[in-house]
Amino acid sequence: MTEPTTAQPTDYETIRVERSGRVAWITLDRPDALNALNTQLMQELVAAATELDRDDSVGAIVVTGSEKAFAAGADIKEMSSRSTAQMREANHFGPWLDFARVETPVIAVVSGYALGGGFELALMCDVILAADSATFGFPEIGLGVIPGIGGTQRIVRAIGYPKAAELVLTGRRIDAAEADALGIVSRVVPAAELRAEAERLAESIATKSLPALKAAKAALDAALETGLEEGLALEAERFTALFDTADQKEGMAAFSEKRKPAFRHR
Ligand code: DAK
Repeated sequence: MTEPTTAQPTDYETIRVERSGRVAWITLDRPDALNALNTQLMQELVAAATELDRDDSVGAIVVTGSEKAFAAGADIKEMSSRSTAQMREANHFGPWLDFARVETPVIAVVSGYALGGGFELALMCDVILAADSATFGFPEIGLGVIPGIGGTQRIVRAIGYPKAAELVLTGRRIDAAEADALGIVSRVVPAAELRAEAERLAESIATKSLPALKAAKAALDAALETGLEEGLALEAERFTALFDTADQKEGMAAFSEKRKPAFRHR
């Protein structure tokens, strides 16, 4: 297992950002609150992800938590006494839209609790790698609220209405095996192997051509957000545009020459 090599110079207090080759790791770091997503953590996470997204030396961003918790939801203590007007004023939705707009592939590496906003954060990522210890759920209904950062929309798209409705309306927690069977996660691995498997997965994405990765992500996103014809048009345009990249020439030359491509990410 490779240890992260380069620490990012940042003032972050609720997350840690590290680099290992072309992979950037963002680790949620509020252990006393099981990584509950308070305003500061949300702002730091979104700032870090958008900054990494502008950096062409980053080919994949990993978001992870601790062994016990990916994130136990939005911070209940921070928002419990707020009024509707105060919640509107706080504008918790805008930054999460920015997170979802990140063009670089984002991988959620989930161990332990991914509840409420934590589950929603995982659903905003492109790939979810889960430990067999992971637990997912939307407890919001039991708190007198509903998921508020995309949970109802993304879970329906991920697993269909009936299964999604049961999870949202009951707040029932599910384990990693059920999340896998429902198609919520990309893959489940033994907890002891999570870090090594996450490194392998992130590396296998991050070393591909960055323009192609961003085009692939945009095309995948279009499948969720547009009709088929519009999605097909976007895919065709992004495919075609890649033929002016150095990496497309290199990738296809490498195939003909029976060698590995040396992508320059442009
Ligand atoms: N918020 C604040 N603190 C939390 C927390 C949370 N979500 N989850 C855990 N903690 C804190 C606990 O209060 C405790 O702190 P101390 O009492 O020690 O000071 C510490 O973390 C350890 O937690 P526990 O002692 O409870 O640990 P256990 O192992 O016994 O239980 C648990 C773990 C995950 C089952 C339990 O902590 C739990 O049920 N946590 C709450 C899970 C939950 O209901 N999550 C959903 C939150 S609602 C919005 C968008 C989205 C949302 C909101 C707004 N806008 C756009 C405005 C989303 C809403 C949610 O996510």
